[in-house]
Amino acid sequence: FKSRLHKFEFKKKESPDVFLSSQHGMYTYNDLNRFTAFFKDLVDTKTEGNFERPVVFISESSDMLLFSIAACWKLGIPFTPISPKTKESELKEYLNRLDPSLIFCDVANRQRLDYPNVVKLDENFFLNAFTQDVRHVTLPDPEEISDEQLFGYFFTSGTTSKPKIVPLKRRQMISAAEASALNFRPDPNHFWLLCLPLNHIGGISIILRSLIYGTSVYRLGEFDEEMVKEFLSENPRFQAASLVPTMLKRLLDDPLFNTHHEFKSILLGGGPSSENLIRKSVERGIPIVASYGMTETCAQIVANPMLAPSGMYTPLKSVGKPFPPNVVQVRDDDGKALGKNQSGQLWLRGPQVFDGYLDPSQNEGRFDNEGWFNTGDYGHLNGFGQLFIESRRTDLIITGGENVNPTEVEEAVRKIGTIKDAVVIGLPDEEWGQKVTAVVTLKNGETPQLTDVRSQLKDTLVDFKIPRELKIVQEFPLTATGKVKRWELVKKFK
Ligand code: S0N
Ligand code: AMP
Ligand code: MG
Ligand code: MG
Repeated sequence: FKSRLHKFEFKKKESPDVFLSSQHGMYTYNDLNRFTAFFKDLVDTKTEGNFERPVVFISESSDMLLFSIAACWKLGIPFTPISPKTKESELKEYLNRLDPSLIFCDVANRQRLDYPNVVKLDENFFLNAFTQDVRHVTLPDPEEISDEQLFGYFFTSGTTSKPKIVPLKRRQMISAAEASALNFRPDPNHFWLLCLPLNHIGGISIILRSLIYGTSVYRLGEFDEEMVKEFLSENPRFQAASLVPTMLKRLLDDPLFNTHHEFKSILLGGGPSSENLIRKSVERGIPIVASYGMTETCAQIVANPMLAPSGMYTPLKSVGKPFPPNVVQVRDDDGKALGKNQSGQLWLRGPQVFDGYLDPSQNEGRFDNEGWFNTGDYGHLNGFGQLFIESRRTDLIITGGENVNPTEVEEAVRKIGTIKDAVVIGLPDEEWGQKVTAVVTLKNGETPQLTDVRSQLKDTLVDFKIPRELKIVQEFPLTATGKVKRWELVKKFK
């Protein structure tokens, strides 16, 4: 891909007003306006002008998908990205809960849908977008779209029975982008590398920041470490990249990898990073900014300063300070505020924090009377107001930046014939952060092999939820009230 990089440099000079670049093409902000007019016309026709209900995207990352998301922003149409990895039964449930006005689907996923209003995101769609006459379409003035309007609904897994739907408003996203800009100081000539999937807020945020700052995105469909290494080490137009720790680890596995001298920073988020990973980056002079955020906070809400990369001038394990005016408070289990260096539950408040889950029952215990949100994470603040994340209160597993609800995996594992009971835990892992592990008791008879278990789960569970390890025990350690002591299992096997 040397040659591709070369072409890319050349084109960038030709057209400074680039919105998106990828391996497939280069598009300007004018192209986006054109596409948006086409998109508006299409949604208008298909939904009879109903822009209230969300449109849903079920697609692998693509230029078309990215354009469609950007168009939704420009038109004020709420949207929901659903991971193309989603299994059939889940997909049905998601669509029932969302009641979308229209579904956009890539070709690979089209066969799976029996739904009246489906638009195929295929080559024709993109071709039409740039050839159809759209002179009759007028785009809304950005001022006309209220900041109170919904930006979109995003799925996030926790440890409750079903994934939670997080409604995010436009003003919350704008606030998050502005806060990030104060830290990052974007330059309109620069590219932010997008190699995160487009079904999580981390990937979506890169598009939105670009639209708000007028900067450019370079989209890499799938994470490909060889390409990422080359972009970040050789092309001075690349100034930032958002990565999850698993991706950074893959880059660091190459002893020759380093970033070019103008490169600003790798924004690291989506889950805990091991101290080892941060230390390695510091030793190698690779600027990283460790951050803390969640879907509920429109991505990063706490981060280290861009100008003082993690570990070089700030403590190795800190995720930095909250972006003002957002604030963090550490509280004990009774809700009493704790002082510096005391560990407790992390509560957040500020313009980036969402207003509550779509399903009101999921908000129970998560908000207090003053609008503080209980994150479910544990940590402490030091004397400088720098935050340290210690653990999660719930048993949520995060593997490669993807959240896994252990209960869901347990239910699937218990259905396997030879298995009597199962407890699913996350064991620490260099590559994935945590490794999904099934601890099982057996019925009398055969001892199952990991490969059999994995293959039996392929149809019911998304790939990253399938256990990577199998541990067999005689019985589970129980508390006095009969609950499994998960921590003891983690301690035993880690
Ligand atoms: C890490 C990724 C790229 C790994 O996927 P990849 O490369 O496809 O894996 P392979 O090596 O090809 O496959 C090996 C086997 O592993 C399975 N697999 C795939 N993914 C996982 C996984 N996560 N955990 C465990 N196993 C996995 C494959 O199926 C394959 O299986 P077999 O061998 O059976 O075929 C990929 O997982 C990835 O893209 N992860 C990122 C997900 C993400 O976007 N997370 C962020 C979510 N959080 C947020 O958005 C909020 C935080 C945030 O906004 C943020 C996040 C990061 C950076 C910045 C920000 C910000 O604040 O702006
Ligand atoms: P999600 O909404 O899917 O991004 O998940 C958010 C969760 O990821 C948070 O509640 C944390 O548990 C975890 N998380 C995000 N960033 C970090 C971090 N820097 N360190 C530890 N955990 C993190
Ligand atoms: Mg892959
Ligand atoms: Mg996550």
